[in-house]
Amino acid sequence: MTKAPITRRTFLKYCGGIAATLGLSQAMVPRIVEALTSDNRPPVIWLHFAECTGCSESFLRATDPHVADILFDVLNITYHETIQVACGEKAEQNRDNTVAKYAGDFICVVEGAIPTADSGIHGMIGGRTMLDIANSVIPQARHTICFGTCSAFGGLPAAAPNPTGAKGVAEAVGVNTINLTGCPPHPMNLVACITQYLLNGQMPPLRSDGRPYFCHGERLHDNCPVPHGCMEGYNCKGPRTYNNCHQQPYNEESWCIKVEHQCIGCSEPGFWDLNAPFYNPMWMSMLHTYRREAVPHEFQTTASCTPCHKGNRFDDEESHQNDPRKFQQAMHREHEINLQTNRSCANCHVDAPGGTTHPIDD
Ligand code: FSX
Ligand code: F3S
Repeated sequence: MTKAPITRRTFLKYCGGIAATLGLSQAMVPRIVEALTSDNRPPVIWLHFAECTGCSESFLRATDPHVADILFDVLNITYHETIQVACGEKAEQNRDNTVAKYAGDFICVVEGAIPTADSGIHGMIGGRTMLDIANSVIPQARHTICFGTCSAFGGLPAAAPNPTGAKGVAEAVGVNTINLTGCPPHPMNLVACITQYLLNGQMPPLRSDGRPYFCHGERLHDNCPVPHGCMEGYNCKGPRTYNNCHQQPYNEESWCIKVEHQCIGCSEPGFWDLNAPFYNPMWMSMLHTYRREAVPHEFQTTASCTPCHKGNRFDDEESHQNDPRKFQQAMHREHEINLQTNRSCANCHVDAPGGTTHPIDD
């Protein structure tokens, strides 16, 4: 892994970002610098179980500072199965030696869910089940941080019908975990969490589901900087999603809402089963038709309920009362089933562009 050395300026900026993530004053930056450069940083052992490795990928894309600086200089990561040089038996030995040497002191970071069905045989590493490895390593850690929705709540591997019996770490091993969720999670939240621990010897305050308040305390919907109007009526899960994606873009570049992609709620328990389908041609076409042309709500004034509600129970005047935008969102949500059948926007929006291609058929 080649890299330019981290500059003081970059490091200070990074520490400023950590302070902001934790909701601390910028006056704390010198203390954060001290904490992250002290010799007392606990070693971090990073385990992988059933997952796509997107959580590590999210980390490995960090460029400012470079990932190598975060891994080895800032976080003191001593064992990481994806990027370490050792492999095979040597790697297994390294892991066991590291655990023995730092028992009770190390922080264990876990990616991925743990298959538990049939004694765990659906997930094997080096001839051992992931369940066995987890049971031998995790209880020895001072703290265990689940990095990603899979290790926290089961995530994708635990989606129905879940033939491998995949579970989050807390449930599979029976320990308390600190859960940093997202699929993938944001690397800054991991660094911030460990920094908090270095600052005062305690992990940040947690919600009852093990997620720290500093990054999972507020709904995305309440802080959303969506550029062209809310996507709630287009299947955006922001109102049910507790995450801080808005604070810092992934890869220092972007994130879902910034590119006007609906939030799929990837940080929430059971998101795969509860929030799917994530993509629906009708939602996408509505989103692009109405929002890209920056006339997101123009057509609501021409929407009519009567084509479907033939008894004319809902007259149009009632439809557009008070807050037409809220009404539009509520209607789209309520009519989700219609949208899933790929009917046209023109069902209701009688003069929607290109809108008569799928006429009402009942
Ligand atoms: Fe899960 Fe992470 Fe999603 Fe993937 O390790 S949270 S599937 S981004 O990789 O575990
Ligand atoms: Fe943002 Fe609206 Fe979604 S506020 S998070 S676009 S529901």
